[in-house]
Amino acid sequence: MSFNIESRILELREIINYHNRKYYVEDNPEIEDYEYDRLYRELEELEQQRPDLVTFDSPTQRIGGAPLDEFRKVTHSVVLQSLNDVFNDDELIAFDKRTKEALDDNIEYVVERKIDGLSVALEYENGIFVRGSTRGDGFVGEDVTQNIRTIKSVPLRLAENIPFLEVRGEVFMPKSEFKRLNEEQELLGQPLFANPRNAAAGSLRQLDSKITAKRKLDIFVFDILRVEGKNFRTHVEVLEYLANIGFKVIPEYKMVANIQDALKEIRKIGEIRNSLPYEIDGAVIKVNSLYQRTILGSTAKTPRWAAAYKYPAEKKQTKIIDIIVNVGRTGVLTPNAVLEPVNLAGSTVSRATLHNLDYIRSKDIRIGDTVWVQKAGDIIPEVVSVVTEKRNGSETIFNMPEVCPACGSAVSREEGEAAFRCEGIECPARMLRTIEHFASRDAMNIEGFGPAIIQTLVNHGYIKSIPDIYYLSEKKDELIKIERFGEKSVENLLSSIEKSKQNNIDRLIFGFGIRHIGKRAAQLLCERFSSIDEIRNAGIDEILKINEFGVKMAESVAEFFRHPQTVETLERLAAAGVNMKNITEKQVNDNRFEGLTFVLTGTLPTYKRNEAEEIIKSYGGKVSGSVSKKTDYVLAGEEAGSKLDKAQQLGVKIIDEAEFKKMIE
Ligand code: 0OX
Repeated sequence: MSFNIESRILELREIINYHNRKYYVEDNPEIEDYEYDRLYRELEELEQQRPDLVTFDSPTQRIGGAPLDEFRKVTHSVVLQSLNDVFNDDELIAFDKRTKEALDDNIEYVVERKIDGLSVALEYENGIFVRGSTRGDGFVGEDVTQNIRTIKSVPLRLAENIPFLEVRGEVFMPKSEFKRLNEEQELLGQPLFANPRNAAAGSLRQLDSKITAKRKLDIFVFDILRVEGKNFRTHVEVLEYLANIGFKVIPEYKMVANIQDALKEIRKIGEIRNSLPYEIDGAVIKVNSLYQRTILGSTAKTPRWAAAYKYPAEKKQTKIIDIIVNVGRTGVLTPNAVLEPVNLAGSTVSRATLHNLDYIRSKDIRIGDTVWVQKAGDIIPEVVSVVTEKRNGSETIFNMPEVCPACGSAVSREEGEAAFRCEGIECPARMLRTIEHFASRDAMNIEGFGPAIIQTLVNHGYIKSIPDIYYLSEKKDELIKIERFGEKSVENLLSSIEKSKQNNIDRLIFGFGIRHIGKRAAQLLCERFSSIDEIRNAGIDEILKINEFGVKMAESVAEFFRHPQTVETLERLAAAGVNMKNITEKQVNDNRFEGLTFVLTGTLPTYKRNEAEEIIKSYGGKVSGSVSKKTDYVLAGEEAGSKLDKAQQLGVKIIDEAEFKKMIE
């Protein structure tokens, strides 16, 4: 029987790998999704029965492993070079001339699309994917193996058992996925990504690979960095081989016999670039012969046998009908131009960002101006310059509003800062962020009150301000009726809210999200003053007596507590029974960790990281982010990363949670 399971597991893996390749690499599926799911589930079930047979390269093992503490550094054994840019035909012809002079021979070129993502190196041992790393500065990158494994078009096992192979490719986020992700970010009140490249980079650098897995990243491979047991004569041979063994190779590359044909090909790519499902930021031209490449060689960082042709950003003229101001979730006011619609880089543009008032003034942009707008890689178009010849005197100068367009609160601008901000704690534009921060673990720590729930409550109009949280219990019957809420979950939520009323005021202060006041500053305020009322009544001088406080911080606190919306907020919170006094019992001289520095790494069995940190600090100890000779203890949990290695090297004492618990008994 066990022999049968074993052979069925092997068979299923082969079948699934085959269909994976058909679906994700070749974009040419042969079976229906449900059929694929059935095979996958069968493999999962068999592997559950025989965990001893689960291998690293099984298709079921793409996602997994605990979140990392940090990424290990990877020193690349072959430098991941960058490309010299050329910006027009003349510069490309000059590149060709230099190349011909050095070679004195016929040259074939290959023209590729230049994918706008981030370069990675993938290593395979005996045909099995063992490591993936980012390019970094070309010499040293970061080990993102766990995250690369989640990319379905990355083969975990190659179709050939080649002893060693390292390839280079570009990880990218398709435009459709970028749109979906930003819609989701918006819904969750998270900052938006400016473009697919940033989104891809942010997703590949997640310490928790489960998050990466949810973002549908993709890859195109275009180079061999290192190989054992193979020889190639040309780049085209390399690309064909890579495709044959299962990689998703850069598509539609063209071999051409001279620079004029290369230019034609580059122009063709330029024409279709907006209709591609992913972003490209140019075309790459490479000498095809690998022998000729060795003769041409490289400069410090770039090969002489290749160049990147950058297309000019598409620019159009249009008119600014109006300038309106948006309030972002952090309270920053951003001026936006309302434009006469124009077609730009494949879409109709009727808004463009003007960034901030300094930008508007430096370019002397006025309402009614005819301007150049461009999309330079970024999805959000911007106004680049004014066509002053087209002015007729009717243009008007724009000024920032003195009050927030969303809530009417005063707007402030700090010295040396470009941004104007709304200071209203109840500003609806800021509400989602405000509430999320207020409820977060380091602030009021309201369990189960996550972004999705907050969003729903805001959408249904139950939360318009922080204090509304503490009046939700009056609406219990209505809340239960909201889709996906249910009696039990509402009860749990209300009880976490109730519990949070007893928090000490440092959590409350931090939860208000006062500018320049982080967790530590909130604790210091709480140590100095005995109640929220005392802080409210304190003058700036009084606050400045706190050693670690600077003028900016003290002013920010004073201004916050003066604000009419704050006064109302505090009154309603107090009326709901939220604690407004400093209730920490002064430690009865238990400073058992005084003078000791701890470093935390990995996941502890019971304590969350911030809980362990709080305990250490409450006993007078320090917590540091990195291990050095000065570290006294490394408190290590599961999946501890390089900090553990470093501690071992330096002979720093390593303890687990059980030992830590004994120390605080
Ligand atoms: C891309 C891309 C990047 C090989 C040696 C220097 C650059 N973003 O699509 N790089 C390269 O080539 C390397 N090719 C590409 N297609």
